[in-house]
Order: sequence, then structure tokens, then C-alpha cells
Amino acid sequence: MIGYGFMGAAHSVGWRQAPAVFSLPRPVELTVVVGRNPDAVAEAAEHWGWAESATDWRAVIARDDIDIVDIVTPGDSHAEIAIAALDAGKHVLCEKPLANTVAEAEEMLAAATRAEKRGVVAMVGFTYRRVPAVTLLRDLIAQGAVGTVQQVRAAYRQDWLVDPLQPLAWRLQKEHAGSGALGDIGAHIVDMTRFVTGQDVEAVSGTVETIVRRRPLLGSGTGLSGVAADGFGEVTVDDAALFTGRLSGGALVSFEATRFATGRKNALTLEVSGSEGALAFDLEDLNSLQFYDRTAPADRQGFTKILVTEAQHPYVAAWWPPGHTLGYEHAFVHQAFDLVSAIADGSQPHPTFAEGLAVQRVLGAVEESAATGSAWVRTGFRAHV
Ligand code: SOE
Repeated sequence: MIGYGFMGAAHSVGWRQAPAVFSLPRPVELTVVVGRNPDAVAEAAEHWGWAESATDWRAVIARDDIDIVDIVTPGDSHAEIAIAALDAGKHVLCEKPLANTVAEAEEMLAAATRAEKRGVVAMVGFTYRRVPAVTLLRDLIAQGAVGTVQQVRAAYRQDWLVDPLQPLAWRLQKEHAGSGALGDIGAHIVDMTRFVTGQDVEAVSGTVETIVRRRPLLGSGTGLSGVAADGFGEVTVDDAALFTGRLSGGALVSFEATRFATGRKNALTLEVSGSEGALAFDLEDLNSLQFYDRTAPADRQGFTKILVTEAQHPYVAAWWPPGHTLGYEHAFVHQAFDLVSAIADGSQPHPTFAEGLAVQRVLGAVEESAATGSAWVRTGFRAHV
């Protein structure tokens, strides 16, 4: 695993729990975690149960005892590491968004296509697909439960930047993160929309906004005592992105990704409205799915709550009896299980780098629409999901 921040912790839980909960077709060994700070990465290895720690990712991907490279670094190093690892014959799991630019994502897809010819696979870490209720949402749409999809409403709202003294971390600097809320959390709802509908986002129109333009530099005496006068830096990414999308099946989508929804901590909601019904998911109630059946007798129509904890629901049979709920980290366990299963049976895990590129093209088109003020910028890419 290259990196060891928040996603490093979540992935470590996934790698450690998957062999215990699922009968994996291959054993999983947490061999080495890589970071630039030797003391910090050694502590992370100890804490999360990795056998070794290292500071040179190139030396690690050259090792014969490494089969999978799990990339959980900021977006500015995804392309370099993923391409080198794939060319070295290692399977790759890369955190979202796939890259910081469309051009990088295209290079990564080319490397994945080369590697696929040698039986090496690549997957993107859009984990919300693997929340059982989201996979069920996709399955129900595919079965026609809502009829023709006519509208989708997708929002991902956080508020961790409302405090203007929140320091200028890497997520707020374009050279490291590529974009702000748009790529960090907007990427999730774009991928989820493509996943549950099975359709491409063919064109978008939108705007992005940076609400607080200067923030205290890390380590510049931030806190109650205020900030040293010279300790401010420019925020170079968006704080909020609002955009409309047109799906390849004709439906309209409204997207909102913001870090300034005061009071909303990690509020991801997705509602799919169809000719025969509707389905709605709320991450803050992630074990359930709201379903409205327009074909039901008129005297009993209404949104019903499906508790997604039955053995026949996606992934649930491996866990607990009905009503015993799952949490945020379980999607990372499902991700590890699905990747190892695909490697073992020689199949292509999803989402592929092609799907990651499709999301990247949507992000790029939103930025183009926002920069030029032009309505409807085509994403110009159809991924074969
Ligand atoms: C942003 O704070 C963040 O950590 C994203 O980077 C993750 O992808 C999201 O799942 C939770 O919020």
C-alpha cells in the first residue's frame, strides 16, 4: 500500500477483515506500507498490521513478493505510481478520483490495457458502489423496478471547510488534488450515478466556486490565537460544484458537491426517479433503501423502507443475521473481496480504469463549462461498463 492517511486506514481495515469474513480464493498478506516519513509510516505499519514499512515505492513495486499495489496517495501521484506498477506486472487498486487530469487518466487506462493482456488487472476505489443498498439500488433499476429513469438527484455535502481557519491542506491545492469538492466528493456521485443507471454522463453544464480564497498555511500558528500575518496561502481549488448532467438514456441529473453545507458532515444522497417508481439512498442511513412503487394500488402507495440486511442482499450473507447493520468501513472489505476474487478467477474487477476515465471526463467538462460559462459541454467519452 502506497500512502497511509485516512484512506490508508480504511483500506487496511478492508484488507485485514476480508479474509476473516469472506472465504477468499487467495490468501491476503499486508506486506508493506510506503510513505515519505520513515517514522510516521513505521508507526502506521505497526498500528494497521503491515509486516514492513518503506519509503521508496519504486523499490517496493519491483519486489517479487508483491502482487497488488494499493494506491492511497493524493491524486498528483496516482498516474506515476499506477503506470509503473502495472508495467511491473502488479495488479493495481487506485483511490478515487483516478487522476488529477483527463490526460493522466488516459495514460493510466493505456497502461491498464497493456497490463490486461498479461492478466494483470486495475480497479478504481469508488467504494460507495459496494454499500449493499447501493448495489441493490443498481440491481432494482436493472430489473425495471422504477421503469424508465427520467431524473436523478445526486448530492454529496460536507462542512469541514466552513471554518476559515481550517489550514491549507493538500486537498485545497490544485497541484496536489487536481480539484476541490468537484473531484474529491463530486467524483463519488458521478460514479454512483453511472453505476446505478448503467448509463454515461454525455454532457454537463455547471459552475464551481471557491468560497474562502485564502487560508492559514499548515504549521503557521493556526488556532484560537489567530495566524501569523505571513502565514496565509491561496486556495486554488473549488469549495463547491453545482452541475447538471444529461445521461445517455436521456435522463437529467442534478449534481451538488460541496464542503460548505453547514451542519452536513458526510451527507451523500442519491434519488432516482422513474416512470414507474423511485429509489432513494442516504449514506447517513446506509443500511436502508427507500422505494416508491407507482404501480402499487393507489390506497397503499408511498415510499417504503427496505432494510438491506437480508442474506439475499448484496454482500450481506457474509456478515450477520437480518437487522444487524453494517457501517462505512464494510464497503472497503467488500472492495478487497471483489478485487481478490477477480484476480483469482481472471476476470476484470469494476470500476475499471475506463470507468475512472469516464468520471474524469465529466469532472473536466464541468471545469470547462464553469470556466467558459458555456452550457452543455460534452464529455466525449463512452466507457464500456
Ligand atoms: C473528503 O473529506 C473525504 O475524505 C473524501 O476524500 C472521501 O473520498 C469520502 O469518502 C469522504 O470524504
